[in-house]
Amino acid sequence: LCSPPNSSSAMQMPFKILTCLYLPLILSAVFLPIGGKKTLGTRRATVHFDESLTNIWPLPKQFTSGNLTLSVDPDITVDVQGPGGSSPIVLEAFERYRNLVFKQQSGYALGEHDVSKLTVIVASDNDTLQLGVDESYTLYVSDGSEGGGGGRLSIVGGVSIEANTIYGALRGLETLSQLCTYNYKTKTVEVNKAPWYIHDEPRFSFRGLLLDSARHFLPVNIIKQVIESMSYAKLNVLHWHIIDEESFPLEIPTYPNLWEGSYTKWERYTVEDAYEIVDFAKRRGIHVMAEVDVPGHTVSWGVGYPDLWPSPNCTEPLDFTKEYTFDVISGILTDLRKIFPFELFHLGGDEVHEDCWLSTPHVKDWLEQRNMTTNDAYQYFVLRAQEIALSHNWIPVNWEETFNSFNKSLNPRTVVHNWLGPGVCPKVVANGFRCIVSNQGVWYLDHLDVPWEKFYTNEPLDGINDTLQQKLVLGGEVCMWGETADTSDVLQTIWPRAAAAAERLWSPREATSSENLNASVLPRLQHFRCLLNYRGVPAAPVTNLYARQPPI
Ligand code: CP6
Repeated sequence: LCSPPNSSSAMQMPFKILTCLYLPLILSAVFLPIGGKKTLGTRRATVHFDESLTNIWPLPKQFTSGNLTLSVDPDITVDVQGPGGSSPIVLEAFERYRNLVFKQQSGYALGEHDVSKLTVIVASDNDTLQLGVDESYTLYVSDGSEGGGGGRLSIVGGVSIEANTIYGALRGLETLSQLCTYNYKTKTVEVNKAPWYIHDEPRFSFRGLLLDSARHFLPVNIIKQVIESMSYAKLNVLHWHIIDEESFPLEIPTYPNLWEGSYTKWERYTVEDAYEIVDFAKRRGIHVMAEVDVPGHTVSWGVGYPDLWPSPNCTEPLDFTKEYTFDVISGILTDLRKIFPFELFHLGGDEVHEDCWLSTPHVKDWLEQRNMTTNDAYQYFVLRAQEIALSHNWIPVNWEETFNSFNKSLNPRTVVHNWLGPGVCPKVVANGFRCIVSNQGVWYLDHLDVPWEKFYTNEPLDGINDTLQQKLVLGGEVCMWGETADTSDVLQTIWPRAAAAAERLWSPREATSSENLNASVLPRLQHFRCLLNYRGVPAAPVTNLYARQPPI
C-alpha cells in the first residue's frame, strides 16, 4: 500500500468535459493581472479541471486543479512578505517542509525547474495563538512559466500562499507540501494537477488530541513527535492530560513534593520541559490545553502531600474539608499559568467516586454539620476549582459529569467536554454552554476495535439544528488514554484513525459524506497514512484485512 506516491491513475481521467472547457477562462479572468497577456497552460497541454479525488488530507474547503505537472527546485527559496514576514515561525516552517519534501535518498536530477520560489504573504504580525485564530489561507500554484513571482496581483507565474496570520500560512505550507510528490523515474519532486487554486479554512476552531502522560510516562521527544504529526493533519489542540491517580510527573515549584508521585525520578517533566513543549507546539500552530483533573483521579498527589488524602484508606477524591486542598490547587494553577498561555484550562471533574468520603469520619461530620450530600460536596469542589481557574483568567473546561450532575450551577463560561456517549452536546448547547465532542464509542483511540469509519463519520453537530447553538460546539477531540499505550506504540495507535477525525473537524460537512467511504475516502486516507510513514511517523495500516477473502 505504500508504493511510490505517484497516485490516482484512474482519477486523472478528465471528466466533466464541459466544465473543464470554461473553468480555465473563469480562473484566468480572476487571476490574471489587469492587462496581463499570459494564458494558462500554454507551455503544456490544455488545462482540464478535475475536482475528483485529491490526496490533500484533510480536504480543503475549495479547490480547483488542472493537469499540468511542474517540477520543484530542491533549492527552492521563500520570500515572506507583509507585516507577518518578520516572524521566524513561517521561515522555520518553510525549512521544515522543504526538508520533508526533499528527503529522498535517491537524489535529484539537475536542470531547470518550473518552481524555484515560494511567496508567502502574511497580513498580520500578531503571533498570539488564541482559540479561533484565523487559520485560513489561499494557495495558488500556477504553471510556473514565469519562474517565481507571486503576490496579490502578479500571482500568475508562481507559487504563493496568502494568509491573514502566520498560523494560516502554516496550514498553507502543509497543504503545499502534500501537493509535492517524488517521481522515482525523473528523480524530481513534482506538483501534479497544476495549476492549483485552493482556498481553505477550518470548520471547527478546536481540533484536539488528548495525550495521557500519567498512565505511562511519555518522554518529551515523543510528545514532540505527536505534536509534529498533529500538524500534518491540521489538528490544533494538544490536550495534555499530564497527571492522574497513577502518577504525578510534573514539577510544581510552589509544592515541590508533588512530583514525588511520579513513577521514578527519571519519569518527570521539569518546568523547562513543559515550556519547551508549549513552544514547540506554538511554532506549529498548536495550542496546549493542560489538565489538572479534580477532585477524582488524584491518588498520586498524596504521595508528596498525604494531607490531601481524606485518610490513608480513602486516597481519592481529594479532601474538600481542608482549605489546604484548595491552597494546593491554587498554587498549582499559579505555577501552570506561567507555562500555558492557552485560554482554556481543563479541570477534569470526571468519575468522582464519592463513597469513601462518607466512610471517612471527619468528612462525614463536615457534611452533616452543613446538611450537605456527597453530590453537594462534588459540586462545591468543582465550583471552587472553577473560581481558581477563572481568577487566573482561564476558561474552565470540565468533563461532562459536572454538567450532568449540576449543570445549572456551572460557571456560564464553562466548556463542557463530552465523553460518555452521544447526545450530551445537544443538551449542553441548549443550556447555553459551549461543548467539545469526544464520544468514547467513536473517538477513543485506546479502543483498538473502533475502525476508522466510525472516527470519520462521527458528526459533532448531530442533533443540533439551531445555528446559534451549533456555534457553541467548539469542535472535538480524539483521546489517546495511556493505560494500554506507551512510547513503543503511541504513534501507531493514534495514526491513522486520528486523521479520520481530523478531516471531520477541518473539512466542510458536505464534503465529508458518510456514504461510499470505501470509494471516496479510503484511498485518500491510505495515501495520507503513507505520507505519514514517508515522513517518519509509524502510522498503522488503515484497514483490518483479517476477514478479507483470499483471491480465488
Ligand atoms: N482517565 C480519566 C481515564 C478515563 C477518563 N478520565 C477513561 C474512562 C473510560 C474509558 C477511557 C478513559 N482513563 N482521568 C474519562 C474521561 Cl473507556
